[in-house]
Amino acid sequence: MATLFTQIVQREIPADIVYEDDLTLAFRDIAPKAPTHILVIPKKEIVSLAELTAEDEAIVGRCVMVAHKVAQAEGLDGGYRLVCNSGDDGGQEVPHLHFHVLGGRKLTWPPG
Ligand code: D5M
Repeated sequence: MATLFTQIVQREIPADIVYEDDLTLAFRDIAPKAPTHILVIPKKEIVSLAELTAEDEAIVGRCVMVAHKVAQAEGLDGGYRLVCNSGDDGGQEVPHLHFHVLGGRKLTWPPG
């Protein structure tokens, strides 16, 4: 069974896609926590950071580069936050690796 996010990659579920390349997809979060809230995902089904293998290094690197590219495209010149929740304690709900790009307001620290 494809993950929810793979279904978005395959256009089986609609999403507001803002960027795509051979390894990644970026789309707006359905429940935004900031004025800009975009998810960057690898097209490959990787459950979380805990499941990464050495061969995924280039994919993760690409995700981080895309996150910055998306932040620039969104005009987040004052800064932004890149978040990756991993596992239950990390608050991960969707079991397909994803990076949250959050910005457009002053973010507080620490997160809850
Ligand atoms: O974050 C999972 C995130 O995924 C959460 O912020 C909502 C978002 N989400 C869930 N379903 C969708 C769809 N269909 N489109 C866009 N965004 C979605 P986590 O880090 O796993 O807690």
